[in-house]
Amino acid sequence: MVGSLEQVAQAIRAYKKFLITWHVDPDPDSVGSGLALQQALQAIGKGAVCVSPDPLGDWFDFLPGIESCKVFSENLSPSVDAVIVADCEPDRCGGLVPYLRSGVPVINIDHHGTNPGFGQAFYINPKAAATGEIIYELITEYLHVPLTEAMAVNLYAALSGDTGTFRYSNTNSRVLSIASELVKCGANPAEIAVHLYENRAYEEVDLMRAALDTLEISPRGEMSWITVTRTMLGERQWSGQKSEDLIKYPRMIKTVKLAIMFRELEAERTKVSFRSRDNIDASKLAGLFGGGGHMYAAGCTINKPLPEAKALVLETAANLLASDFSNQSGGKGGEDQDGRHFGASQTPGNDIP
Ligand SMILES: [Mn+2]
Repeated sequence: MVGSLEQVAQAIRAYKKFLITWHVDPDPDSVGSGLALQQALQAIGKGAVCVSPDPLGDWFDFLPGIESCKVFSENLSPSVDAVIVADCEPDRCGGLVPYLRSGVPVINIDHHGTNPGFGQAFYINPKAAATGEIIYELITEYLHVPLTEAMAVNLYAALSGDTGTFRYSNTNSRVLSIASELVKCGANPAEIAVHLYENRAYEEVDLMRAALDTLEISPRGEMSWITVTRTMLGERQWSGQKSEDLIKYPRMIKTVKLAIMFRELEAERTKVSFRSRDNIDASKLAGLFGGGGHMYAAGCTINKPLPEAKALVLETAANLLASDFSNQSGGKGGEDQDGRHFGASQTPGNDIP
Protein backbone atom coordinates (compact mmCIF):
# COMPACT_ATOMS: atom_id res chain seq x y z
CA MET A 1 0.00 0.00 0.00
CA VAL A 2 1.34 3.40 -0.97
CA GLY A 3 0.14 6.81 0.20
CA SER A 4 -2.92 7.38 2.32
CA LEU A 5 -6.62 7.68 1.79
CA GLU A 6 -6.81 10.39 4.44
CA GLN A 7 -4.36 12.45 2.38
CA VAL A 8 -6.55 11.92 -0.65
CA ALA A 9 -9.63 12.99 1.33
CA GLN A 10 -7.82 16.11 2.54
CA ALA A 11 -6.84 17.06 -0.98
CA ILE A 12 -10.42 16.57 -2.08
CA ARG A 13 -11.66 18.81 0.74
CA ALA A 14 -9.15 21.48 -0.27
CA TYR A 15 -10.28 21.91 -3.87
CA LYS A 16 -13.58 22.90 -5.38
CA LYS A 17 -13.63 21.72 -9.01
CA PHE A 18 -12.39 18.38 -10.25
CA LEU A 19 -11.82 16.53 -13.46
CA ILE A 20 -11.94 12.77 -13.00
CA THR A 21 -10.26 10.46 -15.49
CA TRP A 22 -8.97 6.91 -15.89
CA HIS A 23 -7.02 4.66 -18.21
CA VAL A 24 -7.32 4.11 -21.95
CA ASP A 25 -9.42 1.07 -22.90
CA PRO A 26 -11.81 1.88 -20.05
CA ASP A 27 -13.42 -0.94 -18.10
CA PRO A 28 -16.33 -1.11 -15.66
CA ASP A 29 -14.04 -0.58 -12.66
CA SER A 30 -12.53 2.63 -13.98
CA VAL A 31 -15.75 4.14 -15.32
CA GLY A 32 -17.99 2.99 -12.45
CA SER A 33 -15.45 4.28 -9.91
CA GLY A 34 -15.15 7.62 -11.69
CA LEU A 35 -18.90 8.15 -11.94
CA ALA A 36 -19.55 7.17 -8.31
CA LEU A 37 -16.84 9.55 -7.18
CA GLN A 38 -18.23 12.34 -9.37
CA GLN A 39 -21.66 11.84 -7.80
CA ALA A 40 -20.22 11.83 -4.28
CA LEU A 41 -18.25 15.02 -4.92
CA GLN A 42 -21.34 16.71 -6.29
CA ALA A 43 -23.24 15.62 -3.18
CA ILE A 44 -20.82 17.57 -1.02
CA GLY A 45 -21.07 20.68 -3.18
CA LYS A 46 -18.00 20.18 -5.37
CA GLY A 47 -17.89 20.52 -9.13
CA ALA A 48 -16.83 17.36 -10.93
CA VAL A 49 -16.71 16.18 -14.51
CA CYS A 50 -15.58 12.80 -15.85
CA VAL A 51 -13.42 12.80 -18.97
CA SER A 52 -12.60 9.42 -20.52
CA PRO A 53 -9.35 9.24 -22.54
CA ASP A 54 -11.05 6.81 -24.96
CA PRO A 55 -14.58 6.62 -26.34
CA LEU A 56 -17.04 4.69 -24.19
CA GLY A 57 -18.83 1.97 -26.11
CA ASP A 58 -22.44 1.17 -25.39
CA TRP A 59 -21.19 -1.37 -22.85
CA PHE A 60 -21.30 1.45 -20.31
CA ASP A 61 -24.70 2.87 -21.22
CA PHE A 62 -26.38 1.40 -18.16
CA LEU A 63 -24.17 3.24 -15.67
CA PRO A 64 -26.09 6.09 -14.01
CA GLY A 65 -24.66 9.44 -15.01
CA ILE A 66 -22.76 8.13 -18.04
CA GLU A 67 -24.44 10.74 -20.25
CA SER A 68 -22.55 13.49 -18.42
CA CYS A 69 -19.21 11.85 -19.13
CA LYS A 70 -17.06 13.58 -21.75
CA VAL A 71 -14.55 11.95 -24.04
CA PHE A 72 -11.13 13.53 -24.46
CA SER A 73 -10.58 15.69 -27.51
CA GLU A 74 -7.67 17.93 -28.44
CA ASN A 75 -9.64 21.10 -27.77
CA LEU A 76 -10.56 20.08 -24.27
CA SER A 77 -9.76 22.99 -21.96
CA PRO A 78 -10.85 22.09 -18.49
CA SER A 79 -11.03 24.80 -15.89
CA VAL A 80 -10.66 22.76 -12.75
CA ASP A 81 -8.59 22.98 -9.56
CA ALA A 82 -7.37 19.39 -9.56
CA VAL A 83 -7.56 16.11 -11.45
CA ILE A 84 -8.37 12.75 -9.93
CA VAL A 85 -6.82 9.83 -11.80
CA ALA A 86 -8.61 6.60 -10.90
CA ASP A 87 -7.63 2.99 -11.60
CA CYS A 88 -4.25 3.73 -13.21
CA GLU A 89 -1.18 5.88 -13.12
CA PRO A 90 -1.40 9.21 -14.97
CA ASP A 91 0.77 7.96 -17.84
CA ARG A 92 -1.97 5.56 -18.87
CA CYS A 93 -4.43 8.36 -19.57
CA GLY A 94 -3.78 8.60 -23.32
CA GLY A 95 -4.42 12.06 -24.74
CA LEU A 96 -4.75 13.55 -21.26
CA VAL A 97 -1.13 12.81 -20.35
CA PRO A 98 0.32 16.19 -21.43
CA TYR A 99 -2.37 17.98 -19.42
CA LEU A 100 -1.68 15.79 -16.37
CA ARG A 101 2.00 16.71 -16.67
CA SER A 102 1.27 20.42 -17.06
CA GLY A 103 1.39 21.14 -13.34
CA VAL A 104 -2.28 20.74 -12.52
CA PRO A 105 -2.62 19.13 -9.06
CA VAL A 106 -3.13 15.37 -9.45
CA ILE A 107 -4.79 13.02 -6.98
CA ASN A 108 -4.18 9.36 -7.80
CA ILE A 109 -6.35 6.48 -6.56
CA ASP A 110 -5.54 2.98 -7.77
CA HIS A 111 -5.13 -0.70 -6.95
CA HIS A 112 -2.46 -1.66 -9.47
CA GLY A 113 0.61 -2.89 -7.68
CA THR A 114 2.82 -1.62 -10.47
CA ASN A 115 1.72 1.99 -9.79
CA PRO A 116 4.26 3.71 -7.47
CA GLY A 117 1.81 6.56 -6.77
CA PHE A 118 1.73 9.96 -8.38
CA GLY A 119 0.68 13.50 -7.64
CA GLN A 120 0.07 15.65 -4.68
CA ALA A 121 -2.00 13.01 -2.92
CA PHE A 122 -2.29 9.34 -3.76
CA TYR A 123 -3.49 6.04 -2.42
CA ILE A 124 -2.49 2.82 -4.16
CA ASN A 125 -3.76 -0.35 -2.52
CA PRO A 126 -3.01 -3.54 -4.48
CA LYS A 127 -5.00 -5.53 -1.92
CA ALA A 128 -8.18 -3.84 -3.09
CA ALA A 129 -9.97 -6.07 -5.56
CA ALA A 130 -11.07 -3.05 -7.55
CA THR A 131 -10.61 0.69 -7.51
CA GLY A 132 -14.34 0.71 -6.77
CA GLU A 133 -13.57 -0.86 -3.38
CA ILE A 134 -11.30 2.08 -2.53
CA ILE A 135 -13.82 4.63 -3.81
CA TYR A 136 -16.48 2.99 -1.61
CA GLU A 137 -14.23 3.42 1.40
CA LEU A 138 -13.41 7.01 0.45
CA ILE A 139 -17.04 7.99 -0.05
CA THR A 140 -18.49 6.31 3.01
CA GLU A 141 -15.71 6.46 5.60
CA TYR A 142 -13.74 9.58 4.67
CA LEU A 143 -16.13 11.91 2.88
CA HIS A 144 -19.17 10.64 4.83
CA VAL A 145 -21.46 10.85 1.85
CA PRO A 146 -24.62 8.68 2.05
CA LEU A 147 -24.68 6.26 -0.89
CA THR A 148 -27.34 6.93 -3.50
CA GLU A 149 -28.72 4.26 -5.79
CA ALA A 150 -26.70 5.75 -8.67
CA MET A 151 -23.44 5.50 -6.71
CA ALA A 152 -24.35 1.96 -5.64
CA VAL A 153 -24.94 0.80 -9.21
CA ASN A 154 -21.68 2.35 -10.39
CA LEU A 155 -19.67 0.83 -7.56
CA TYR A 156 -21.31 -2.57 -7.92
CA ALA A 157 -20.43 -2.53 -11.63
CA ALA A 158 -16.85 -1.58 -10.69
CA LEU A 159 -16.51 -4.46 -8.21
CA SER A 160 -18.19 -6.87 -10.62
CA GLY A 161 -15.90 -5.92 -13.47
CA ASP A 162 -12.65 -6.52 -11.65
CA THR A 163 -13.74 -9.66 -9.81
CA GLY A 164 -15.42 -11.29 -12.80
CA THR A 165 -18.58 -10.81 -10.78
CA PHE A 166 -17.17 -12.37 -7.65
CA ARG A 167 -15.45 -15.36 -9.25
CA TYR A 168 -11.79 -14.37 -9.31
CA SER A 169 -9.29 -14.96 -6.52
CA ASN A 170 -9.53 -11.33 -5.43
CA THR A 171 -13.07 -11.99 -4.22
CA ASN A 172 -13.12 -12.00 -0.43
CA SER A 173 -15.49 -11.35 2.44
CA ARG A 174 -14.85 -7.62 2.35
CA VAL A 175 -15.72 -7.39 -1.35
CA LEU A 176 -18.87 -9.42 -0.78
CA SER A 177 -19.89 -7.35 2.21
CA ILE A 178 -19.43 -4.12 0.26
CA ALA A 179 -21.44 -5.66 -2.58
CA SER A 180 -24.17 -6.50 -0.08
CA GLU A 181 -24.30 -2.86 1.08
CA LEU A 182 -24.48 -1.72 -2.53
CA VAL A 183 -27.40 -4.06 -3.19
CA LYS A 184 -29.16 -2.65 -0.13
CA CYS A 185 -28.67 0.80 -1.66
CA GLY A 186 -30.35 -0.24 -4.89
CA ALA A 187 -27.83 -2.05 -7.12
CA ASN A 188 -29.54 -4.96 -8.90
CA PRO A 189 -27.07 -7.84 -9.37
CA ALA A 190 -29.03 -9.66 -12.08
CA GLU A 191 -29.59 -6.53 -14.17
CA ILE A 192 -25.97 -5.46 -13.90
CA ALA A 193 -24.75 -8.95 -14.83
CA VAL A 194 -26.89 -8.89 -17.97
CA HIS A 195 -25.37 -5.55 -18.97
CA LEU A 196 -21.85 -6.77 -18.33
CA TYR A 197 -21.98 -10.25 -19.84
CA GLU A 198 -24.92 -10.50 -22.20
CA ASN A 199 -26.63 -7.88 -24.32
CA ARG A 200 -24.12 -8.45 -27.10
CA ALA A 201 -24.80 -7.56 -30.73
CA TYR A 202 -24.59 -10.43 -33.22
CA GLU A 203 -21.44 -8.86 -34.68
CA GLU A 204 -19.73 -9.16 -31.31
CA VAL A 205 -20.45 -12.85 -30.96
CA ASP A 206 -19.44 -13.31 -34.59
CA LEU A 207 -16.05 -11.80 -33.73
CA MET A 208 -15.72 -14.36 -30.91
CA ARG A 209 -16.26 -17.11 -33.49
CA ALA A 210 -13.44 -15.74 -35.66
CA ALA A 211 -11.14 -15.29 -32.68
CA LEU A 212 -11.87 -18.77 -31.35
CA ASP A 213 -10.64 -20.16 -34.64
CA THR A 214 -7.17 -18.86 -33.72
CA LEU A 215 -7.05 -20.59 -30.33
CA GLU A 216 -3.76 -22.42 -29.75
CA ILE A 217 -2.17 -24.26 -26.84
CA SER A 218 1.39 -25.11 -25.85
CA PRO A 219 2.55 -28.74 -26.03
CA ARG A 220 2.22 -29.23 -22.27
CA GLY A 221 -1.04 -27.35 -22.11
CA GLU A 222 -0.02 -24.76 -19.54
CA MET A 223 -0.24 -21.83 -21.92
CA SER A 224 -2.92 -20.96 -24.44
CA TRP A 225 -3.47 -17.95 -26.65
CA ILE A 226 -5.94 -16.30 -28.94
CA THR A 227 -5.26 -13.75 -31.68
CA VAL A 228 -7.21 -10.82 -33.07
CA THR A 229 -6.05 -9.21 -36.31
CA ARG A 230 -7.17 -5.91 -37.74
CA THR A 231 -8.89 -7.77 -40.54
CA MET A 232 -10.94 -9.78 -38.06
CA LEU A 233 -11.93 -6.65 -36.18
CA GLY A 234 -13.02 -4.90 -39.39
CA GLU A 235 -15.13 -1.85 -38.70
CA ARG A 236 -15.79 -2.81 -35.11
CA GLN A 237 -14.46 -0.54 -32.38
CA TRP A 238 -12.26 -2.27 -29.84
CA SER A 239 -13.34 -2.08 -26.20
CA GLY A 240 -12.35 -3.55 -22.86
CA GLN A 241 -15.48 -5.60 -23.18
CA LYS A 242 -13.97 -7.49 -26.10
CA SER A 243 -10.80 -8.16 -24.11
CA GLU A 244 -12.86 -9.80 -21.40
CA ASP A 245 -15.09 -11.64 -23.83
CA LEU A 246 -12.17 -13.18 -25.70
CA ILE A 247 -9.39 -13.89 -23.24
CA LYS A 248 -11.71 -15.95 -21.12
CA TYR A 249 -11.53 -18.77 -23.67
CA PRO A 250 -7.82 -19.65 -23.38
CA ARG A 251 -8.17 -18.97 -19.65
CA MET A 252 -10.99 -21.45 -19.11
CA ILE A 253 -8.94 -24.44 -20.26
CA LYS A 254 -8.25 -26.45 -17.16
CA THR A 255 -4.55 -27.05 -17.69
CA VAL A 256 -3.82 -23.42 -18.58
CA LYS A 257 -1.89 -21.30 -16.12
CA LEU A 258 -1.19 -18.47 -18.52
CA ALA A 259 -3.72 -17.19 -21.04
CA ILE A 260 -2.62 -14.67 -23.64
CA MET A 261 -4.43 -12.53 -26.17
CA PHE A 262 -2.54 -10.95 -29.04
CA ARG A 263 -4.18 -8.05 -30.79
CA GLU A 264 -2.83 -6.33 -33.87
CA LEU A 265 -3.09 -2.57 -33.30
CA GLU A 266 -1.11 -1.37 -36.31
CA ALA A 267 1.34 -2.89 -38.77
CA GLU A 268 4.11 -2.63 -36.15
CA ARG A 269 2.21 -2.46 -32.87
CA THR A 270 0.78 -5.37 -30.98
CA LYS A 271 -1.21 -5.34 -27.78
CA VAL A 272 -0.69 -8.33 -25.50
CA SER A 273 -2.97 -9.20 -22.60
CA PHE A 274 -2.17 -11.78 -19.95
CA ARG A 275 -4.35 -13.65 -17.48
CA SER A 276 -2.77 -16.14 -15.12
CA ARG A 277 -3.32 -18.26 -12.05
CA ASP A 278 -1.46 -20.48 -9.60
CA ASN A 279 1.05 -17.81 -8.59
CA ILE A 280 2.15 -17.09 -12.14
CA ASP A 281 2.92 -13.38 -12.01
CA ALA A 282 1.46 -11.87 -15.18
CA SER A 283 2.53 -8.35 -14.21
CA LYS A 284 6.15 -9.52 -14.10
CA LEU A 285 5.87 -10.95 -17.57
CA ALA A 286 4.17 -7.79 -18.89
CA GLY A 287 6.86 -5.75 -17.17
CA LEU A 288 9.53 -7.42 -19.31
CA PHE A 289 7.89 -5.71 -22.28
CA GLY A 290 7.32 -2.34 -20.66
CA GLY A 291 3.81 -3.09 -19.45
CA GLY A 292 2.39 -3.87 -16.05
CA GLY A 293 -0.76 -4.68 -14.19
CA HIS A 294 -1.89 -7.08 -11.53
CA MET A 295 -0.50 -10.45 -10.50
CA TYR A 296 -3.15 -12.29 -12.46
CA ALA A 297 -4.13 -9.72 -15.09
CA ALA A 298 -1.65 -7.62 -16.96
CA GLY A 299 -0.75 -6.35 -20.38
CA CYS A 300 1.72 -4.55 -22.57
CA THR A 301 2.09 -3.03 -26.01
CA ILE A 302 5.00 -4.15 -28.19
CA ASN A 303 6.23 -2.12 -31.15
CA LYS A 304 6.60 -5.07 -33.48
CA PRO A 305 4.41 -6.70 -36.11
CA LEU A 306 1.99 -9.29 -34.78
CA PRO A 307 3.93 -12.43 -35.83
CA GLU A 308 7.18 -11.13 -34.31
CA ALA A 309 5.56 -9.94 -31.11
CA LYS A 310 3.81 -13.27 -30.79
CA ALA A 311 7.00 -15.29 -31.26
CA LEU A 312 8.86 -13.12 -28.77
CA VAL A 313 6.20 -13.25 -26.08
CA LEU A 314 5.51 -16.96 -26.46
CA GLU A 315 9.19 -17.79 -26.17
CA THR A 316 9.68 -15.56 -23.14
CA ALA A 317 6.54 -16.87 -21.48
CA ALA A 318 7.50 -20.50 -22.11
CA ASN A 319 10.91 -19.91 -20.57
CA LEU A 320 9.43 -18.25 -17.55
CA LEU A 321 6.87 -20.99 -17.07
CA ALA A 322 9.61 -23.56 -17.36
CA SER A 323 11.83 -21.81 -14.83
CA ASP A 324 11.00 -21.05 -11.26
CA PHE A 325 8.73 -18.30 -12.41
CA SER A 326 5.89 -19.91 -10.62
CA ASN A 327 7.75 -20.59 -7.41
CA GLN A 328 7.24 -17.28 -5.79
CA SER A 329 4.47 -16.47 -3.53
CA GLY A 330 2.43 -13.92 -5.13
CA GLY A 331 0.30 -11.19 -4.01
CA LYS A 332 -3.30 -10.91 -4.29
CA GLY A 333 -4.81 -8.53 -6.41
CA GLY A 334 -7.46 -7.15 -8.31
CA GLU A 335 -8.15 -7.89 -11.68
CA ASP A 336 -8.45 -5.59 -14.29
CA GLN A 337 -8.64 -5.53 -17.73
CA ASP A 338 -5.54 -5.69 -19.24
CA GLY A 339 -3.32 -3.36 -20.31
CA ARG A 340 -0.56 -2.01 -18.82
CA HIS A 341 -2.64 -1.23 -16.07
CA PHE A 342 -3.21 -3.60 -13.28
CA GLY A 343 -2.32 -4.38 -9.80
CA ALA A 344 -1.79 -7.45 -7.91
CA SER A 345 -4.46 -9.84 -8.26
CA GLN A 346 -5.88 -12.51 -10.22
CA THR A 347 -7.04 -12.32 -13.55
CA PRO A 348 -9.11 -11.07 -16.26
CA GLY A 349 -9.35 -7.61 -17.23
CA ASN A 350 -8.05 -5.12 -19.26
CA ASP A 351 -5.62 -4.56 -20.66
CA ILE A 352 -4.13 -3.10 -18.16
CA PRO A 353 -6.63 -3.43 -17.45
MN1 LIG B 1 -9.31 -1.84 -11.74
